[in-house]
Amino acid sequence: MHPYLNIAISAARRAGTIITRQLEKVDTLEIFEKGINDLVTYVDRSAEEAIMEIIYKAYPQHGIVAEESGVLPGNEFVWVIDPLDGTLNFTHGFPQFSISIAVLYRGVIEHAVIYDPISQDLYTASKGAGAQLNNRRIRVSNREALKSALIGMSFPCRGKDLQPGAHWESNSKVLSTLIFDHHAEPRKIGSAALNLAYVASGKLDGFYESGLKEWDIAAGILLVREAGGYVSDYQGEGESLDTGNIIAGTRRVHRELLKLVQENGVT
Ligand code: 2AM
Ligand code: CA
Repeated sequence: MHPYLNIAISAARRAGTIITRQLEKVDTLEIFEKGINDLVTYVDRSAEEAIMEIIYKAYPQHGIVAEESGVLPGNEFVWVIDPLDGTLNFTHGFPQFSISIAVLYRGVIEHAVIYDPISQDLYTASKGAGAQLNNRRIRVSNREALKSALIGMSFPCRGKDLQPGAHWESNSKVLSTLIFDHHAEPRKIGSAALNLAYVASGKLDGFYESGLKEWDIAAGILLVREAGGYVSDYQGEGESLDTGNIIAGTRRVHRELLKLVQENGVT
């Protein structure tokens, strides 16, 4: 195993311990609202500090981009960190959240870890070396079409997206087509990283969401690709890391989801 992946795993597990220890006390947690439905607690912050401490100890020259700390410049290696993806779920004690850590070299995602501290499921991938769940090789599902597929998704529900309008209408059309035409089952789980880990391990057949940040999706993109899946933005060729819009799935499911999103003008 690559030493960077080992460090990422130690950091994710350490953050997981910090997060689960606080889980029974969520009722008393002080919650700060960064925006509507965009929360942060001291748990996010202390998990992120613990992750950064482990990385800096091993690789003080590397750069870091982290949800709560922002950009900390370094050399050509950059660690992209979400210490708690699914903070809203966490504050409700709803057990769907994760820690996401990716290592990029010159902008290319080389290593990925997504850790679910509740199930203690550890998803890992290194570029060209496949994806694993708890050290066992994983692959995307063999779903050949949207028909009866299980699709992770989210509505636009932050900032300007809350105003009724085209954004909402195009998203609703995609959703109703999925349900009524394809008899697919949508799932809104609330952690983009976990959605991608679920696609990589075949629990979901596909996933789409817009307006995400690089720490939500960097690790998940590599996981899905190394598990034999497809990932793109809403143009079909661009890199989701840059646009924050993502479609992931098996080859066929990705293709059909992309068509659906484009036909309905989702941006
Ligand atoms: P978070 O829990 O780390 O904030 C839910 O649809 C997904 O969107 C989660 O992965 C959540 O990550 C993310 N999210 C929440 N607020 C966001 C924001 N303001 N910008 C981008 N992503 C956000
Ligand atoms: Ca996040």
